[in-house]
Amino acid sequence: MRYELPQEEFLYSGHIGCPGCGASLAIRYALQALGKKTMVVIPACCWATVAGFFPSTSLKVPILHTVFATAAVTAAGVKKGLMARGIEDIQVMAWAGDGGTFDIGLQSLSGAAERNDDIIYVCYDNEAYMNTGIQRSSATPFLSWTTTTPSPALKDTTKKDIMEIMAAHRIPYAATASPAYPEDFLNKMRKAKGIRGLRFIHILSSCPPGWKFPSENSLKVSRLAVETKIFPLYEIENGRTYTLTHEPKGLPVQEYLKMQGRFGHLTPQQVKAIQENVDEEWSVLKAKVGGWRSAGRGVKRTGKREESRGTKQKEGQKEKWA
Ligand SMILES: Cc1ncc(C[n+]2csc(CCOP(=O)(O)OP(=O)(O)O)c2C)c(N)n1
Ligand code: SF4
Ligand SMILES: [Mg+2]
Repeated sequence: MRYELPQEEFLYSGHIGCPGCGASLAIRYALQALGKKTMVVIPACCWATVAGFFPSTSLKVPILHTVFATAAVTAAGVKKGLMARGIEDIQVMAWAGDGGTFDIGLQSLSGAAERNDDIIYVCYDNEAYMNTGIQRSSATPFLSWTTTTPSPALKDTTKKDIMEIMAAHRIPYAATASPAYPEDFLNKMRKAKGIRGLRFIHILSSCPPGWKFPSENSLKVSRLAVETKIFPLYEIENGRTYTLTHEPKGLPVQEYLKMQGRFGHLTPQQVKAIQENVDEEWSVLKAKVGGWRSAGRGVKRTGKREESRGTKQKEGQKEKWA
């Protein structure tokens, strides 16, 4: 079945993102799902430049630029300010890279998550500090090349599991998404829009110059990340209920790795080690999905801890700001 994208666009053509930039396609979809009543908060990252410098802009919604470490708290402050003025129907979306999320902005994000601030936080993860020249971040994958992990001194630790960190905060909604699966992507953004509290979306954003592949392969690379189980598509509600939203084909990781120059140095033994890591992470995730479903707790849950923080927040806010 053919999937029809919404007609309304909030991203102007002619922006300065590289051809094939996964993050630029992702923000296009995100804003199509959220609509015009959205404000975007952007810390230092590639997209701070792609969004444009005042008075130029590439987005048709308001943008607030903020410093590298503070995307979440700035967005939360904007939302509180709107609420204080009685404006309740505007979504505030933080749009940050992996460096600004997994690393330097993590304390700000953790604080906002613990307070269950009413924002949508999107991390477009291109797996390195791209805007400043492809430096390693804690989102960079195991054995990847970057300019600060040159061969043979490759990244020797695995990628930080940001989804589990967010789940541990018991936020109402966290999801992974890919621009190669637009229907799944838009569904998740729309679902996030309907929830109150902190909603976290983790997008794997293909980056042709940083990952070293031709720009026309961007969606193919993104798709292979999902189909090799390197980047599964799933959601976590209230930090407890795991749902897979796409059953991956389980292709060998080599299919994904061989398309990218950042993995061009890998030996067969290193590819095997990556495959083993991916298989292990997949079985851990599958156990969580199966565990919560088979226990029947994904649908109806009781007890203070297991109440939806999203609903609680909505009621609390109404009382507080009415
Ligand atoms: C406190 C601080 N340190 C360093 C920088 C320089 N800087 C600007 S963007 C950037 C990289 C951002 O990486 P990431 O968040 O992954 O976004 P990407 O560039 O990959 O889109 C850095 C290091 C800065 N602006 N502020
Ligand atoms: S460097 Fe990568 S993330 Fe940055 S604009 Fe280019 S493709 Fe997009
Ligand atoms: Mg990055």
